[in-house]
Amino acid sequence: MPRRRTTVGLVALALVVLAAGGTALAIGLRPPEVSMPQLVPQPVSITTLDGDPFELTGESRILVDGGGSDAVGEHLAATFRVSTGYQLPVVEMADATTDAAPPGPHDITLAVAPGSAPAGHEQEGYALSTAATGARLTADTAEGLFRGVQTLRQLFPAAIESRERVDALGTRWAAASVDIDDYPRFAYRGAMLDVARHFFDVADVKRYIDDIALLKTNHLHLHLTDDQGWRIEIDGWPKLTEIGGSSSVNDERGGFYTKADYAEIVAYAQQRFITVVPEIDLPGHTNAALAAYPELTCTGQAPPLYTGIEVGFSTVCINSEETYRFVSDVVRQMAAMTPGPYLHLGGDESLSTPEADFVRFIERVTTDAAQTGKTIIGWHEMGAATAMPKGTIGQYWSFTRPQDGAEDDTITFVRNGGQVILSPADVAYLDMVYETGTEFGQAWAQGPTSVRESYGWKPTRIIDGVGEEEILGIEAPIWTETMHRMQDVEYMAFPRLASVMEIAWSPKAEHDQHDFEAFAPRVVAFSERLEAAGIGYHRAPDLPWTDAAQ
Ligand code: TNX
Repeated sequence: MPRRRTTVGLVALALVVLAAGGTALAIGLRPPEVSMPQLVPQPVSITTLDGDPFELTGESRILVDGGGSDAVGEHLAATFRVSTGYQLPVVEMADATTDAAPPGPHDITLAVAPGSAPAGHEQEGYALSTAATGARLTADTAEGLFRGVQTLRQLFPAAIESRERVDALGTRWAAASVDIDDYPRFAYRGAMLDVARHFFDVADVKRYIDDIALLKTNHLHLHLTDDQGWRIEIDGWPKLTEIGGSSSVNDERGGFYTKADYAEIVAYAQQRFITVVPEIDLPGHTNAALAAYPELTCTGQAPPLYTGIEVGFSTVCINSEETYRFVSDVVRQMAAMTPGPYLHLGGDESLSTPEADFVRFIERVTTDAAQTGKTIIGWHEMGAATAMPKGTIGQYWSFTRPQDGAEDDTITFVRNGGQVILSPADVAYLDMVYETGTEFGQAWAQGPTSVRESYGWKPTRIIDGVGEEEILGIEAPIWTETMHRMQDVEYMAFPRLASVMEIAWSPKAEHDQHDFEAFAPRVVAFSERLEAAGIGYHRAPDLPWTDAAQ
């Protein structure tokens, strides 16, 4: 049983002693060097042990035990096989033991076992221990295992994330010896991708799903419709995609998902324990739909397709039954093709819908949409309507200091028995420039958003009456007016998504305060992993970059 040391300083000393002792040994017997774990998001508890590290070798197996652990094991194996070149067979534990091959020192065991996570945290909690005697990850659910696998990956050298085989001489895949207990602070941790302003194809979306999964993100909100494009096939309304799907900002790249494409995205996300939240933005942000079906306008005139980046000029006709037939069709089909519990109906910036009409429209369509059994989400402006289905969720996107009645609108959801998703634009909008002059992005949300700013905010201190219990979670949106390729999206997302997901996952500190100085080196280490994986990121000037992360 290795002795436990909880102070980082003592462990660092132990490693130095270990390394110095190693020089006296014959070459080849030296234990592999390991660095101190640098984890994002920071787990609830981590104890570093002073024994030798766990080492993955050509003999290693991934032993799986119960409850969907096999799929998680296959996922982990597929990731590590690429860089290590090892076979990493995935073996059912029952088979391993009957074959008289119990877990060996180089094996990774993934077990679903009740009671692994503390009460109340069964869904995503996990326990992980690594030592020279083996690596063992346990959770109450396969989902918990999957979250724990993201932590396990971060214990190995960054090169393990390489998308090609690493042949460097003497590479040893060692993970520091640790005991970790972990579970999330908030149940909903989201990333939003705007596929309407620029279209991103299925392969791009899958790539982003893999990217965000690294940070334990568990929801992908797809902003499927806007003035510049309608991106989802709806039976009976073919022109939505034929015409409405053809445009984009600057007319650079239109496109849409067929129902089969959407199913493929949803399934891919599900395998990574990520729930897709589809958004159909109503009643504004609808120019693409109006260009396709002029009967949805009050004049009956089709507006031209729109390729600019203004907002707030379009609205469906509120006093026409045709509008409600349209919304009802769309909502029912979206509900039918979405296994997740949520349907997002937008409601933001409906500046050309008269206020009384807006309220009437929102009350009617949210009530109708709730008939599908889904929980409705709306941007906070929807809170101007009070008679929404009970439990409707509000997504707050004003600033960390609320502006323009956003606070009152948001409180409506809480009064109505719903919770709130926080996306304060000045800190959580990943489409804001990092600093003046960075290549992509806008600056309307109180100017640039540095990594430090994206980390320096307190979820419970934004809106009076919206505390820990009222917050369902946190989401970081990316609006893609200025982004054309997935590489551009990644550059904007990383490393700031790490800030937002750490606030969403890691335990609340005193006064809900987050310590940037402690976070910054961990983000640099995480960025080395992005670098190894070929994922785009920005070398933001407020982080302590080292040469290793070139
Ligand atoms: C505001 S925030 C929007 C989007 C834009 C974004 C650009 C919100 C709910 N709506 O329509 O794309 O700003 O940053």
